Amino acid sequence: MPTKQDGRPPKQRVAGLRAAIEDANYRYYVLDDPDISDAEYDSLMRELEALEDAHPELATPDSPTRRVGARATGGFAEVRHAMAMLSLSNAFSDEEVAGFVRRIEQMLGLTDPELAFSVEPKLDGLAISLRYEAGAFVQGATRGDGTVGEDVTANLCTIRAIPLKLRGSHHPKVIEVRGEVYMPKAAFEVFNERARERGERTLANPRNGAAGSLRQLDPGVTARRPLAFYAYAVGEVQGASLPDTHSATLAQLRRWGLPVSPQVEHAQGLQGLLDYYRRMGDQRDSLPYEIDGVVYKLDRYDQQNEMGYVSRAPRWALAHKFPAQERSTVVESIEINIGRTGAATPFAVMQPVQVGGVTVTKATLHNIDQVARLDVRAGDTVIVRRAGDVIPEVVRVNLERRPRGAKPWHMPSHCPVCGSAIVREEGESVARCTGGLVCAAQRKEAIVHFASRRALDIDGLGDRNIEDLIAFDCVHSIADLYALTLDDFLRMKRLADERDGRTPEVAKKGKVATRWAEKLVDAIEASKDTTLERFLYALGIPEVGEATAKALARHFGSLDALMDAGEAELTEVSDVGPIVAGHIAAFFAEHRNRGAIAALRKAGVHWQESSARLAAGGPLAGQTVVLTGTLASLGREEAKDRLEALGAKVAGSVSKKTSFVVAGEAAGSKLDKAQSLGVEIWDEAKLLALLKAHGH
Ligand code: 9MJ
Repeated sequence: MPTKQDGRPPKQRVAGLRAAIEDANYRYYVLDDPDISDAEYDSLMRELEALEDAHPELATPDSPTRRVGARATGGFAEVRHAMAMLSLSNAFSDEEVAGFVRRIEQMLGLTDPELAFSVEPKLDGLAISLRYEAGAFVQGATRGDGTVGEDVTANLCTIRAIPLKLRGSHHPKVIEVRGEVYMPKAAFEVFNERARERGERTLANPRNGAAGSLRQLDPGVTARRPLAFYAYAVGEVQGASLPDTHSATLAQLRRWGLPVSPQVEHAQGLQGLLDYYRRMGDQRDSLPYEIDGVVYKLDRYDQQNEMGYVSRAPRWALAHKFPAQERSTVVESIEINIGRTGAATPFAVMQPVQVGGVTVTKATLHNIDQVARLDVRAGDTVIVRRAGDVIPEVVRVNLERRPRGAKPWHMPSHCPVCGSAIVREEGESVARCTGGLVCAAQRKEAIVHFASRRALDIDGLGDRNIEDLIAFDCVHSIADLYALTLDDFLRMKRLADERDGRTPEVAKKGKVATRWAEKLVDAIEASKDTTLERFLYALGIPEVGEATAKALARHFGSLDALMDAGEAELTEVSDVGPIVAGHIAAFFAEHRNRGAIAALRKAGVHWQESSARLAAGGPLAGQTVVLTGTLASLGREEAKDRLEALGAKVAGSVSKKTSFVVAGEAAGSKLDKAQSLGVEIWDEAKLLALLKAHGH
């Protein structure tokens, strides 16, 4: 692998990086044998991006950097497939499979054990066709109606499993590779977990995840979806002849760098097919991707050609589907679960039912909108689905069996864990418990965040220690941290060692353990001296990151002023929109959070309040200021914040009431108006001098 230090000319370095990145993709997606870490991969990618930025003449359409997503389009163009994309006939029973094999035997005049099949998992994603010309990916399309699909080339380019250039040599002049775009189960779970944390829409299942992602008009969105691809057929081929069996063709595709499912096998005769079906059924839940059955294909192309087609489906292939993993049961109640970040997720508690070999008693209802969409109520008979490892979900309600008097469900107004209010901000799909500082469901995350480096920065108090402090009942709330003594830490350490079967360090090396505990006690003590912006950030109010905490601290100057501000006043702060203002107001409206803050202050956590909330008594109180033109050293919003912190009102237009205008570069009509009205005009230097004089 080339390293950053090599002093080769950029052109060679770019080529080396591209080869290394495509090689990493190949090893990951095709060979399933990665040899570099994600971090190394990212580092190669960043270096390539930087080089292409610095040397635009070296950028090429097939560079791996192009996978991040081109510009959004207004719609998808139509693509006529050179060869129709086929559908498959389905079978649901062994008898139907036997009929399939018998027909082939009769038409070919052969007997069963002689028939060789390629047997494949039936992927549950979205079928697509990839066109390669002279080894380069030129166009990708969805199946559509089989004859005409949609051009989703830009979206497909973002999928790393799809090679932009074929590997090896002797590529056909043209080859269309068919296969399935899918979302691996683990990636689906991670994607949804993140979406839930951020209050964004979750994907209903991996299949919808794949299909919905490919139909995004903005390839940037597709690029953020964790999609993968397996090839399972070819369409048009020009300028080369392929091997004479389907399985040898798949092997060739693999050598060209196209991923093929490792579960593809050979099978002989009916018994071979049914054995494969059973084995895949058993493995289904542990496979990393979703399948809804298996596919049997006659392996020899000459035999396929002899069999031909009925309507759009080949007579030489069959999809043998697994029975649906859906069952009917009755909802006993609808409850909510409070996640680590306070998100309230409704779920149905149901009479136990076997789905896909597992007893299910709970099924997620995702969020309030989903409950409303399904209109699910306690007492309802519902269909539950379990798809692989995915959490069981309620698919639909059988309205005919709804008992009389079943009442629509409403999100509870208070958290079942801590009793704080549950609030849903307008425009968000997630409702949250507002007891961020006091809710046991959120306790660990709240303390980890509070102690983190950019918050109160309690050195050494990491995830593990906090988990143990909670497990051994040493802390119930954040303020409890400040009451911890040396002995508490030593006791916690001893208990944790015992639990984990370690020789207690306290006994073994008493001094080491004591020093560790002393350091922690010192770090906690040192954290008491902080700043308002760090403290605000440390509170973990949803959507309040460092930048917002800083803007709030600057705008309000003191915590009390902020706590008393209404939503309207909050939105005056740059960086704070209605949703964030709603979160802040809800957080401080919860008296338990106020109690936790009071306890922290009582424990000695303090900060310098910026010469107080200056708005009322500040040096610019009562003055109206207008900003115009570009200020060289300050952003417009920042200048506004700082002026407001000194008590000024910052207005958008000049009038007789304007106290003074601050004019930057290229000031226009506002400056002219100020001059004509005789309003005082300041330059940037004067503004900076004033801010400096007041510590802003
Ligand atoms: C899926 N969905 O996994 C085919 N498929 O072949 C496999 N689909 C197919 N093959 C010809 N493995 C048409 C469709």
